[in-house]
Amino acid sequence: MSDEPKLSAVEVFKIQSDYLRGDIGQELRDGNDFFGKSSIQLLKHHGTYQQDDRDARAAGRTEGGKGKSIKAYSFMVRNKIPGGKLTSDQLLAELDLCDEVGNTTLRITSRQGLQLHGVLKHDLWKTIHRINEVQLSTLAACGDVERNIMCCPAPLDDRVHAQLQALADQLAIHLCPRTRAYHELWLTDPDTGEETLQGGGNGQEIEPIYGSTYLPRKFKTAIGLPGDNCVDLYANDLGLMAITEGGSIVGYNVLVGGGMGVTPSAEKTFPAVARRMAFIKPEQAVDVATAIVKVQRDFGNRADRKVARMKYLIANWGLSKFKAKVEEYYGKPLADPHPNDVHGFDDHIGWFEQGDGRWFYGLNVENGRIHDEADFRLKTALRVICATLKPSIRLTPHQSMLFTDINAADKPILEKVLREHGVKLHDEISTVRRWSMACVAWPTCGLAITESERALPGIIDQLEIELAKLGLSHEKFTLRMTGCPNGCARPYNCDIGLVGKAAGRYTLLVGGRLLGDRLNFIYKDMVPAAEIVPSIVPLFVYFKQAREQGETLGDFCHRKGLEDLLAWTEQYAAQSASA
Ligand code: SRM
Ligand code: SF4
Repeated sequence: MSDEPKLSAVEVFKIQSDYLRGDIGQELRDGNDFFGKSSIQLLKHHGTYQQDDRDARAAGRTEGGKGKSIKAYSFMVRNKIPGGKLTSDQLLAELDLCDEVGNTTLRITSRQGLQLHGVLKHDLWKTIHRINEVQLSTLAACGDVERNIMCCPAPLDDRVHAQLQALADQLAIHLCPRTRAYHELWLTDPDTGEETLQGGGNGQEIEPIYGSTYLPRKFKTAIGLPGDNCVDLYANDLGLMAITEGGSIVGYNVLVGGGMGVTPSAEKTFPAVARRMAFIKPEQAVDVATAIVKVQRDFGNRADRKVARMKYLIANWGLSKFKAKVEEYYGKPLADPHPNDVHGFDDHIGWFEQGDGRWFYGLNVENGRIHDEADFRLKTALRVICATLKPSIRLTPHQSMLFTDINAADKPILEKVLREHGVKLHDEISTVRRWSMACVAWPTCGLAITESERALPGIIDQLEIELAKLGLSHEKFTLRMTGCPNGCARPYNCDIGLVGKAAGRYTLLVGGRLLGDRLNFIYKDMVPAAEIVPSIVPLFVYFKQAREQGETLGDFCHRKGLEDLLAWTEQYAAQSASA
């Protein structure tokens, strides 16, 4: 008997899939409204997830009496958009799709992507095909591969930003799967077999970087700047932090092993911020990134998906052994990191000159959800803006969007369209709302334990009142909420994290910060939803009373530490009770 640990089920599906084909083609036409187990896993690499309506499931359970539930299947379809860069026409096409085949909403993700929800199986081919018709792609938006590469979206007319985006585009192409499966399944007419679109892999059958089993787990890369870490470099498997001199990039600090996901019941799992591994010249970036991906490919855990991300490999080996292995794969030693580190973060919201005589406008989209509801008609406003002003679009890592290349004369027109459709401008939303993010969670996410996107706006309504009472309305801190511990809104490195732990209960974390280079810590666990705001308010009071000059909320909580914060909140509760 072999001593090799047993491969996880997903590994077996990949091996047997003939480069991500499996039975997807047959099952697409089998008349069912769902796919089988293997196809569900393989489809992720094609950018789509089988889901079911959790609201309908819950309602069915109650009505059925005996726990019987009939699932209402649909699909989430995710676009991979390097640096979140797309055109007005592409956004219009996505808006059309969300109305025609989706649930009438479009979602900007926390990695500068776009998601459709609620697509039925019989519309899946048409949806992915149409996305490719407008030169967008879903290939490798999910799955055990390099995911969407994040990059600072500010469209500034300087060499640095152009170089960042160029590297994101180059890496995205280089690390994209090269199987023709995507092309065969989604770009070929299923009835005639005629190839209707080019693209979807470069036609090579063998995957020179991934091999037939791809990576042990998802892999995420971000490219950013020390003075503007809007991409949250430290939360990625691979962070490339540009070091600049005299207005151009002289190299990158290579950060490795960041990742948020954790399973509280499995002690072996943990969130991690990336570690500073090396400094490389710009011309080394693609080859070093490839070497890192290959080390994870060959040594990442393929038996237990809970500990298969690269952060666990680095934790097991230590950073120096990991670096030595990367050097071996790259073929040369790598220099130590440059001393520069993250020291700024910009969400790019509001008006800014681009440097070429034109302007860009950053619009905060609450939790990234583009929709029309009563007087709030963001979706319609976007249609008007894209059809008339035709700006270029950039999606931000904070689930928001930038309209770029706007002429000065068009600035009031853009603002007017937004106002007429009930969309608040940058100076009309509170600081706490602007710096918040929530993951999708219910009703589409199959892993959600609690509400998130649907709950955070109400929590912020309450917080706005409390912060105003304390005179802290303009205090800048990141508030991030997720419906389970997987951490899709990056709640473990922000100032205040709210993480769904059990039905209606959350873990409250504090002490991270905007820069994202430090993990926060658990302040209270299993807090009922209704107690979230009352649990946080004492921290604001303490912060107001005892902060040092210019200290941020996250830095304050970090300096005080858990014991001190708990002692204060106990004393505060006793005082409030006796008052
Ligand atoms: Fe995520 C799984 C949504 C960014 C960590 N994530 C999921 C799934 C696909 C649920 C599932 O596996 O069935 C969610 C689909 C929900 C839905 O209905 O749309 C989902 N993740 C999202 C998005 C849409 C959240 C959002 O509100 O914006 C983000 C899509 C980004 C994109 O365009 O590619 C999203 N997910 C993240 C991030 C943030 C990031 O990458 O910067 C993280 C934390 C960073 C990390 O990867 O460590 C993240 N998602 C996870 C994990 C935990 C991974 C782990 O290592 O343990 C899972 C679960 C898993 O992979 O098993 C997960
Ligand atoms: Fe779903 Fe959990 Fe990710 Fe939220 S954090 S989208 S609940 S997997």
